[in-house]
Amino acid sequence: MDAETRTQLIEAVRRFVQEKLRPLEREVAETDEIPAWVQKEMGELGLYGLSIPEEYGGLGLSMEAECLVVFELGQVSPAFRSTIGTNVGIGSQGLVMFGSDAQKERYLPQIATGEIVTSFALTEPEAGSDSASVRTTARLDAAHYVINGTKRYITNADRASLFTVMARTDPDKKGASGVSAFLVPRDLDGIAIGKPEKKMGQQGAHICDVMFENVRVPAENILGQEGQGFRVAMQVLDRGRLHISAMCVGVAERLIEESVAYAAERRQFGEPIGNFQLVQAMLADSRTEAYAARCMVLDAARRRDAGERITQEAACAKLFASEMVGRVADRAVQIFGGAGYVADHGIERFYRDVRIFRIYEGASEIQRLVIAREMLKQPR
Ligand code: COS
Repeated sequence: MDAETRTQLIEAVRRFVQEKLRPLEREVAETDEIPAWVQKEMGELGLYGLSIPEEYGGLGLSMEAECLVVFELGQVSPAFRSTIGTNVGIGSQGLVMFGSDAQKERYLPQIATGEIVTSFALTEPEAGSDSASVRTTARLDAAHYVINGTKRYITNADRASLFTVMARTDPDKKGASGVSAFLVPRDLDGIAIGKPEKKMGQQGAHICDVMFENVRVPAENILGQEGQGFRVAMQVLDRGRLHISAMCVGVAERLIEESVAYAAERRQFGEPIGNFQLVQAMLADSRTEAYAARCMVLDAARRRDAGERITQEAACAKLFASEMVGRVADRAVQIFGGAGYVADHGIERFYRDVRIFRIYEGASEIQRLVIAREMLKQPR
């Protein structure tokens, strides 16, 4: 995409977010649903296909351009981004990176338009941070794999028509090397979806259990080779972690904008609270950290676009950005004071919404582990 079209896209997303999504924040939080017309307009803007190659009907954005778009999507309740999040990230990128031509032709065009919503089914009741220990099995039976097991906290599962499922094909191999990845259409017999969980934040973004009972998946639906599934998942997550980091930056910038406006308007002791140096210090710390995270995200994205392996940089960005937005949200509540704690201003909602950024797509503890392992592997 040329620079001018990219600028126009970012402008269009900015207008859509500010004019159409922002006024809906409270309604979505209360109803726990994103209206159907929003999903439709997101499709018309091309948002489901940001990262899908142009030859398959997507916008084919570079990682840097995707992050610039995500900075805009982060300016509003993060549940909105979740609507398109799996199609852009963890639900499609295994297919983009490891799919055969036939698999890509079959699924990617509809993923790009949002006709197919995708989900990434890795986590299980007993396999969260230790994702190599998945217990879901896929047994080869002639021309099919038969999948059995339960996946947990699967984003968009209730809307999905295509799952990327990580399952153990070799029961004798305990760790990562026994795991394979499969494209599993929702309409196969034996798939049941649980009720959306009641969560601390991000109402409107649904996560559910997914149960597979003797689900017969055509053997050609394997993604990559047998035993490659964990590697597929990790490479999908390297990219996904950067996308989430960009979200953290966007949300932080929104909260800083709100904090500055409130500090200018709210008067105490006869003057705006923004005149007080202790309030100024909070604003300055938030701005500094958000700027640092923005720079990290863009640097890591450019490196990925240049073909570098960014496992370490994505983990650094995810660790810093997710912790940063937690501190920014905490300061925003403090600056708003009592008004930050009551629901009307929406600040407490963001405070709850951002908590998951430190947990999903790899908890902060996992990011630290990944960073240190990479450092010890290739001392710089
Ligand atoms: N890119 C490519 N390959 C990778 C990789 C990456 N980023 N990370 C790991 N691998 C490969 C390793 O090279 C190794 O291959 P070999 O056996 O051929 O050497 C294999 O995968 C296993 O890796 P490792 O030994 O590091 O696996 P561990 O079980 O120790 O797990 C962690 C590593 C903890 C980092 C991993 O399980 C993880 O990221 N957990 C968090 C999962 C997560 O983010 N869950 C969120 C749910 S999805 S929303």
